[in-house]
Amino acid sequence: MNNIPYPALIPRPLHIQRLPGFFEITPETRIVADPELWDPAELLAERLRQSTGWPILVTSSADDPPPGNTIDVRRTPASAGAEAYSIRATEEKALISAEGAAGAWYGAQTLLQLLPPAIFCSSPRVMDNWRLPCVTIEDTPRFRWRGVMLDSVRHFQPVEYLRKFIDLLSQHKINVLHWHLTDDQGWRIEIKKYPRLSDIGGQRRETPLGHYESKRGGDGIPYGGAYSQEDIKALIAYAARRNVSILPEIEMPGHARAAVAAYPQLGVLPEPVEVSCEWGVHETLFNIKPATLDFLKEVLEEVIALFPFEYIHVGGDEAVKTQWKEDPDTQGRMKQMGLKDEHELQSWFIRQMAEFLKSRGRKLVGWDEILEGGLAPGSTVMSWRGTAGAIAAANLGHPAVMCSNTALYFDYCQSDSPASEPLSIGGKITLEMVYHYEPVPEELPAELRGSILGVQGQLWTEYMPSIGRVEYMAFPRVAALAEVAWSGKERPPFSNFTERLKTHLKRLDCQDVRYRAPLE
Ligand code: TNX
Repeated sequence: MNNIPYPALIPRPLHIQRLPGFFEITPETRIVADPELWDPAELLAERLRQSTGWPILVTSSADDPPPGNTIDVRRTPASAGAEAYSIRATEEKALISAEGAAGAWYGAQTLLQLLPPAIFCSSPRVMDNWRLPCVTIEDTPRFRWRGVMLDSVRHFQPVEYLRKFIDLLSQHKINVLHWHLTDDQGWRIEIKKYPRLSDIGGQRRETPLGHYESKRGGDGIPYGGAYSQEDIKALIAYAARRNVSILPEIEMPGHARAAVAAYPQLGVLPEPVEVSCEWGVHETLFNIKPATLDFLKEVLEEVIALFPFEYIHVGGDEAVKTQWKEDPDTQGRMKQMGLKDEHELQSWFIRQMAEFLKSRGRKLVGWDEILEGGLAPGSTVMSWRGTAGAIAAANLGHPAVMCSNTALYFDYCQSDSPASEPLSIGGKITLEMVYHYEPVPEELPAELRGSILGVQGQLWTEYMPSIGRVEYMAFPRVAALAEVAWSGKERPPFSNFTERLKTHLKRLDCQDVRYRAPLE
């Protein structure tokens, strides 16, 4: 009965039991779906059609049962949560049940992983059989926030690629794509009211060569790009069908150089600046004039109209305060408002945005610097500098997402020998370190643990000029992240994961993912 290897599922499900026999997909196999689950059923059928070359029709559960074997996609109203699902596969029938589309989508993803890896190929393969082991699976995620951040500023990925990236994330049961859209080196989202943001702010004169510490200058090649609102709308819809929410990030008050280059009146200093052609932390800040805050709210208004996710990210990180400190106008207004220092001023700034977002029914997310000078009501903290930010947020009754730069920065080098790796920012975060990461800080008292919404991996792209490089840095670390984010706290030894990973990498091969092959 166990003559096939233990199903190589990533992330591992909560409960799985192997039953005797196999369920075989044939040219006659039908998918029978409840009307509410039509979308995930149809997406499952599309994937099966591509690799098997068979018609795989989807029919409604209201119709007469079709002849032959079926994959049923059924609603079970009282399930363990919106993302939970169960699978029961016998020799006659495979049944995916879930409360709604999200759970059914994940059930379909697991079902695909029970099949041979070639099921992920985009053109028909000839196989002796397309069969999956009979099993029962009960599954539900550990965390509700399972994110990956992609920086589309330092380097820009075409929107067609983002669809593939979303496919890959959703196969790993990742449900948030945090999209870093503005920074010193570019503004990548079309804002209708302020077209210069992407027209001027979306272009830079050149891109740095080599590591930023090497100070080798630039490549002399103009670089740019921005996503149109039409592209963004289509991408959001594409992601939503795959249970991925897109979190847009509009940086403020720092990382503002591209915006200030486009509209100099937003800056603190009178001298014009250009879109930055260097990596690293910059000093350009937005000024605190009412007109600038209004400008940013108008930008957010368009962002809100585009993105349906309940959260909006306003950055808040690495805002060096020198310009505010040295500017008499800023200092005058700060005193007038009774603010003690520039940290309180940043906190005031972010609070204006939090109130605005709240008035539009949205929640603010910021990097952990938004704690400095007082946290805005209703905000969520992304804890990137270790766990301190998350603990402080939780103690103040705020939610946090763990983004730690000791385990979840996928721009860091993946081995001990940077010389044998492509150029990266440095540091070291191996696959094993990601796998062993525990998101809930030990110091957190039991009653505050619920504040940890989940985890997120970061892909800052200074050193990822191509999508091949993005994939090399992302995979297979995203597979380990998926296991941390979705599967239970008690995890099997790393060797169990790497064993499953061997099969999983074949799935990625079928999709031409240029991952970093783990060394034996
Ligand atoms: C810090 S982490 C940044 C980014 C850089 C990254 C490089 C954070 C909130 N800001 O601007 O790209 O380091 O690792």
